[in-house]
Amino acid sequence: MTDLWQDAMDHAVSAARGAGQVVREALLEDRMVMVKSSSVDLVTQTDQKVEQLIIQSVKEKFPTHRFIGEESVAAGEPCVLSDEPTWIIDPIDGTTNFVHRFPFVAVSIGFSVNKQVEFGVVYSCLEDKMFTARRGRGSFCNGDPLQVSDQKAIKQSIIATEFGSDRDPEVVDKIFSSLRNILCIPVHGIRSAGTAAINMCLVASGCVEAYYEIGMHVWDLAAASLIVSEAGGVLMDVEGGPFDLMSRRVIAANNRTIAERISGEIQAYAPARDDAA
Ligand code: LIP
Repeated sequence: MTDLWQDAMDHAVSAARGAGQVVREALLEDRMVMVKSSSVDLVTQTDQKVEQLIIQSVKEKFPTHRFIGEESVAAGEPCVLSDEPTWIIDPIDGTTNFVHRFPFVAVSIGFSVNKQVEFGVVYSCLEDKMFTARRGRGSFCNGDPLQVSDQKAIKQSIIATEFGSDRDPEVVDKIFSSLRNILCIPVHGIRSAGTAAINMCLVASGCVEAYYEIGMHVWDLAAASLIVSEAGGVLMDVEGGPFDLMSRRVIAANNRTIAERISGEIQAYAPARDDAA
């Protein structure tokens, strides 16, 4: 059978590697920080430059493909997941980390067709770890196969989550209530890498049993969602229903039992969807 998307995936890997080099070089210089939706939702010229570099290189090779890019959407482009081949790009996942030189920063490139992710590439550029997955063909880190943890007991698990950039006290109360419930199960620990994509790659690698968050976006999730499922993990909505890429809510876990237990402890809320008009 013709391998329709291998060429695109090879291009994504090389674009992510090139983008990572730009990010590493930018870390050596002063970074001009701007804000987006709030004073804690940060963006830099490097986010914008890297996204344009990736989109330009893809357009030259695949002129009919579509894009959802974090910084293009911030600049007013529509955020539409159609059936067409679509590149879903976060040029720097972990922008706050990047600004502070906290050493977890990823370039995330997902690719969907018929609203289904066909491949995902997450390049953790300071660790030089290239996470990749093709639908039906497994997940890899620097070419080595990934497998989620086989831990069945949540009490012997580490759970990753994030605090996001919403500082509405009601939302913050819900975040802390969920965190308290999960911590007091009790679990072995809670961790935050500061990037959704790397948190999910940690689930795929078996280093943490689960990651949950409400408020991140499709560009944070698309590539890593396939990396988790191809490593044997499960994806679920925070209220236990099916995972919806545009809903800004996710539980990514090593197995369904742990995912369902976490969903029972989360104080759910629904931020505006990524595809809200
Ligand atoms: C960030 C995520 C982080 C999440 C933030 C934000 P950015 O992405 O990866 O985990 O908590 O809300 O979405 O803005 O660095 O690309």
